[in-house]
Amino acid sequence: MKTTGADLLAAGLRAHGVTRTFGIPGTHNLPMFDSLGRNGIVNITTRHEQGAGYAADGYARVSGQPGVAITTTGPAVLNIAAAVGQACSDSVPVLVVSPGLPLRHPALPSGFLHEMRGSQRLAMAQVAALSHRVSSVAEIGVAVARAFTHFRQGRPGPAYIEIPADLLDADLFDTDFLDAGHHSCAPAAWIPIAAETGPAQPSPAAVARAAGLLHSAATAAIVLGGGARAAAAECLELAERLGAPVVTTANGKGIVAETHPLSVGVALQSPAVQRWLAERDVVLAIGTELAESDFWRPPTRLGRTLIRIDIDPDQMYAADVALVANARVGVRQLLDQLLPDSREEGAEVRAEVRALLDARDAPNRERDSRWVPYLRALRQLLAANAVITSDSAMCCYYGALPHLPLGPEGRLLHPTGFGTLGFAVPAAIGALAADPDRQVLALSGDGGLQFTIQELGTAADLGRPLPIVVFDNSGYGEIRAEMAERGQDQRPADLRTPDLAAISRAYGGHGYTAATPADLAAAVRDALGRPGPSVVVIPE
Ligand SMILES: Cc1ncc(C[n+]2csc(CCOP(=O)(O)OP(=O)(O)O)c2C)c(N)n1
Ligand SMILES: [Mg+2]
Repeated sequence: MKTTGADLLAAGLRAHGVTRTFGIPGTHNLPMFDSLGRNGIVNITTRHEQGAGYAADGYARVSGQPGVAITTTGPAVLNIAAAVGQACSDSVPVLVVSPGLPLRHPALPSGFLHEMRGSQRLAMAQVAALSHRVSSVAEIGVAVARAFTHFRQGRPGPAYIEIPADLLDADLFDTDFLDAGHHSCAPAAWIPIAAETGPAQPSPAAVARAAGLLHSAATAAIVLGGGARAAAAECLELAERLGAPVVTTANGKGIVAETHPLSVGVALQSPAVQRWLAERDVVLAIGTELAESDFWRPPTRLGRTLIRIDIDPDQMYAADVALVANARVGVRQLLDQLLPDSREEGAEVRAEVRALLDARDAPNRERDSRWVPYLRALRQLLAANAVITSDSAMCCYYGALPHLPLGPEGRLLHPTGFGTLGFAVPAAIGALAADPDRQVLALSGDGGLQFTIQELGTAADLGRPLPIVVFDNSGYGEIRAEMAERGQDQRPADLRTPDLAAISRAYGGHGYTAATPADLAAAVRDALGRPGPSVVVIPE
């Protein structure tokens, strides 16, 4: 019986637990669709490859398993590149697999269908953490296992595998192919499986030093990024034992419940909170880059002494004490070394946290009053474990990030860092695919929604309730504000906004307009009971 390259891809994905993919069929990837389908891997067909990429990202963030996207060659690969860049800056395990030009393709451009001037692999290497073009049928299984090894060790990030189109239908045992030098780099028909490696252990000396510093610090604070998510219980215990306030980045949102008396919430972007952090004796930063996109300005020094726990040694350049470990192992080892009665969280610290929250919010109270009542209405009606997907819109980064409190059971999936637009709806589709029992709601601006509005069709196919709340200011509002600040013509940021509710209905979904928070609550409650997408427009 013939075992093709496409069969090896499907077998390799199955062996690593993949049950679904997001993608679009095209002439060159049809053998993939055939083999994946025959191996029981279900594809969700999106309306654009960028949508497939964001859906794979949302799927990975919610399921904790890599999200897989399948595209065809050339333009399809470039279409998904923005989503791969986003997954890279948010450390999300996304695997993109596409065909490439055939092995026997001439080196000079020949006008082959979907041919790119340069290498697809190199194009994707600019945005992915790992990018590889296989050169034999047997190497396909190896490439898949390598990608999953990468996902399971170290800092997660997206991987890209290019499979020359002629290998997809080629037989693993085809002697012509083998004779031409395309022999295997692995035993025939072997599907290697990525090993489950034990977590990296931090240096005991660094753990002891960090514990000593935290123990003797008069003032300490904890900063949590997305890398701390798997250590939510440990981080809470550490904060309570130290009596230390907890500040998070966007990706760290809710790891310690934002209603906890020690939580300052998503606050690393606040200048007042940055100044306060700078003056702590010790700051412990866990699973965060401490990047410009976390500070919303060039990063400043945190604490007189900065301790970092991170799986990625490349993050340690500014640390006084570096624990290279996953957050769970690092925090657990710190807890083991701290005296059990280290500190009590007292009334004084609670008052300090309240003052910090006020200092974070006071300068923007007027601006944020636009979104806060609506977000309050959403908080009241959504389940604690709801998934909210977010976009590069003001209602998300000024609104939901600071003003929609979450606990560790909830999620807000925000496109940080790369700061793409059009993330919310396809990421919500991925979240729905990952967990059919969880409420999912997308939050977007009118501009961002129109980047991937065609995915309303994919949401309709899925047939699960998906409220999409859109703050419609007929334009790229943030950019309009920046243009105004610079004193320049703002018209390039104006948009003719179509009837978004009608577009949702045209795709087989539903549409609402909400002029008040009460209208929004009624519409979202309704939408959560109806299959398919429901666009709820809040006009400005
Ligand atoms: C792919 C991409 N293109 C352009 C931008 C620049 N940009 C940042 S915010 C923004 C406006 C988004 O408009 P909308 O979604 O309506 O949100 P609003 O700013 O109005 O709240 C733009 C164009 C971007 N972040 N990403
Ligand atoms: Mg807008």
